[in-house]
Amino acid sequence: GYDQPSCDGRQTIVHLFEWKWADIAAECERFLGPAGFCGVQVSPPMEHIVSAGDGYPWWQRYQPVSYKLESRSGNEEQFTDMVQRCNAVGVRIIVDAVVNHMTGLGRVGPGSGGTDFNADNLDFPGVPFSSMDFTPKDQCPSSNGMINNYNDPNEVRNCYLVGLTDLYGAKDYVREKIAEYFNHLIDIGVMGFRVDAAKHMWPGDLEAIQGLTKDLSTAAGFPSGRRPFFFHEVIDQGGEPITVQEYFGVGRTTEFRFGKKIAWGINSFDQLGGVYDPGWGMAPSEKAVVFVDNHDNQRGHGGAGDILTHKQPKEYTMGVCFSLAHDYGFMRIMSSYYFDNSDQGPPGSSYGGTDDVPINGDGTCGGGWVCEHRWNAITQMVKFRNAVAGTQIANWFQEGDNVAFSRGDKGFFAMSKYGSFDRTLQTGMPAGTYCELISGCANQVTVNGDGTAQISIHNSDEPIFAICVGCDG
Ligand code: LM2
Ligand code: CA
Repeated sequence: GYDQPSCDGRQTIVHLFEWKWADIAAECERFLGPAGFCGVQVSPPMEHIVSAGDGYPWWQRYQPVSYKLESRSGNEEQFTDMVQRCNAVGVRIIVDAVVNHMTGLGRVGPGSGGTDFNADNLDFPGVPFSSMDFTPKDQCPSSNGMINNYNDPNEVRNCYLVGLTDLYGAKDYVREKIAEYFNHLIDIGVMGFRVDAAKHMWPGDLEAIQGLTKDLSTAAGFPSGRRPFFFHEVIDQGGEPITVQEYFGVGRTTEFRFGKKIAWGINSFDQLGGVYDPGWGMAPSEKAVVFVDNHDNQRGHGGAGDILTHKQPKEYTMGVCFSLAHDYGFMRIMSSYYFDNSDQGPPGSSYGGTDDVPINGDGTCGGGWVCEHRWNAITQMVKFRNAVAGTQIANWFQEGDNVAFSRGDKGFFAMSKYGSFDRTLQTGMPAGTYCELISGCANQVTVNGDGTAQISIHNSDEPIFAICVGCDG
């Protein structure tokens, strides 16, 4: 089905936001493969607007000009090389698919691949799309053609989102062109798609497009008959008529309420027990993609709210590690660059390009890249999540600013807000000596015959403890 990733049971993807294809290829080989990552969500690979007047912002890439693979991250040859090299080390590529719309009104060519276009004329010859391929005005109930009222699903799906020219997904030709783009990427060897602005598309249109897509490429190493993985960006915080539930037939959905609840829970540990709240309409585990923050809400776009980001390193580390230890959803880690204002593009934006990602001697990133996925505790918890896959939370313990739980009989996790904890707890694990992952095995832990163990945390930056069966570093 569309909700199953194909990466041999690995449990975590990372969004390498705005990275160039050549850097992602290198990162797959030198880091993500060995660390057990399932895949990488890459920035939109299609041709996009180039806006010097806006300082070459990151959101250029959410305004498609054509489906040529010519973007700020590189060209088709570089994209193909990345996919092949990542596939070779078991790391799969998930494409951020911007198919609800083309560019904003008022934009003109050339795009990042040199293709001409004129948005006000609804003329995108690089695809080609013309005025007949955009949602007819009589389908949009708002007076100015824009989305103003999120309480009307017709308006949310048929009007222009912040002035972006809205593709008419009901039309066969539009569906075929989008499917052609997806099939081109599948042929190259990608594993799946994150569908941008899916809330603004009709689930039936998505289903029709998916029906035109191929199975994953056997030449790229996928088993025959395997469908692409799809997850849909549906910002559902409750309180609007469009819900994540409408999209369960076409794959997984982003679960934005999880990140909010993680932020609340790190603030107040007694709320950590309820990070998955079905009563709040949250997607069930097998339909949810979960994340602590994303590229939108970390900078106040896309309905932000209470969200932890890399700007609070200790709280963020706790939030991501707790999420990785938890049994809810399919997990995505954010990997960012530093920014001062919410439009700022990646390092290199001063000249309209994108800089390389340099790796420091200690394994951190330089050059303005944050690389949360390389933070020690986060990297180690990715291994934990793989080791405990398929088990459920048990032996829940929470007292004040300390929390702990086991994952079946495969692993045990503990976290202490102020980095000081000593307690004997039931781990649910087989007797033995285990390597404590966050310390990189500097600490060894003995689980007694009755499953109890002495749990100690003395670390104020990474106040986390994790042991798992088969984890030795
Ligand atoms: C999304 N969800 O459905 C993302 O949450 C949202 O962040 C994306 O907008 C949106 N889809 C479209 O893919 C981003 C960014 C916007 C930006 C758009 C288009 O958050 O700020 O809008 O991409 O690049 C920009 C300007 C906006 C302007 C628009 C059209 O910020 O002021 O509207 O372009 O020219 C007049
Ligand atoms: Ca739409």
